[in-house]
Amino acid sequence: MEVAVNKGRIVLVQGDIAEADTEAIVNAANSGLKGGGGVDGAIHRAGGPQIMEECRIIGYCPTGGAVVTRAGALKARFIIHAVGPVYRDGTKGEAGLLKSVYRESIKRASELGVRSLSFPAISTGAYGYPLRQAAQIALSAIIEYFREHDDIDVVAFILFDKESYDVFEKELKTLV
Ligand code: AR6
Repeated sequence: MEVAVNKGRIVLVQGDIAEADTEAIVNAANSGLKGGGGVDGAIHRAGGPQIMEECRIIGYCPTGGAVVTRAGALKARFIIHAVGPVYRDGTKGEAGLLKSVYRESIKRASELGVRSLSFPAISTGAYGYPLRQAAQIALSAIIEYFREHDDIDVVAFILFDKESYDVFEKELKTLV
């Protein structure tokens, strides 16, 4: 599915974000930038050890923030390592932190001068964020950005499984 918002496009795709051909891809990282499973594991495996070397030098990223490395062997030029919140019960500031992670990531992309980037469904795997709420926050953050800026052309959401794709599609239809 694809929709236009002002001068930008939001594209939903089911697939593996390590294979995305946007200029930047976003990793669902942890604060220590230490690698892990899920998206993080897939990106480091496919991109090679250079990414972890750069992560070690940076060392830390707060929850709700995003830092940049190059992308090793991947098609993308940059990886934006974004740290989503661990979902506890919804009263610990999770929604604000998840929104912040999308805003900070797109800000990094804008600073890098890239015009296309791909996101996974941050926090919805190991970090346990309820999928529908996470999709609503993610899509609203990007729609808001496109309404206020025109320096990014395409934001793709690369959803790994059909359930995530379907939930994002349903939410996007209600928002635009
Ligand atoms: N491409 C796109 N999406 C994927 C891929 C992939 N290759 N692999 C999994 N997903 P998660 P989180 C989906 O757990 O919840 C890591 O260990 C997955 O199905 O990757 O933010 C980090 O090091 C789910 O829908 O990220 C952190 O410690 C979504 O991506 C922690 O997990 C996010 O799942 C971060 O947890």
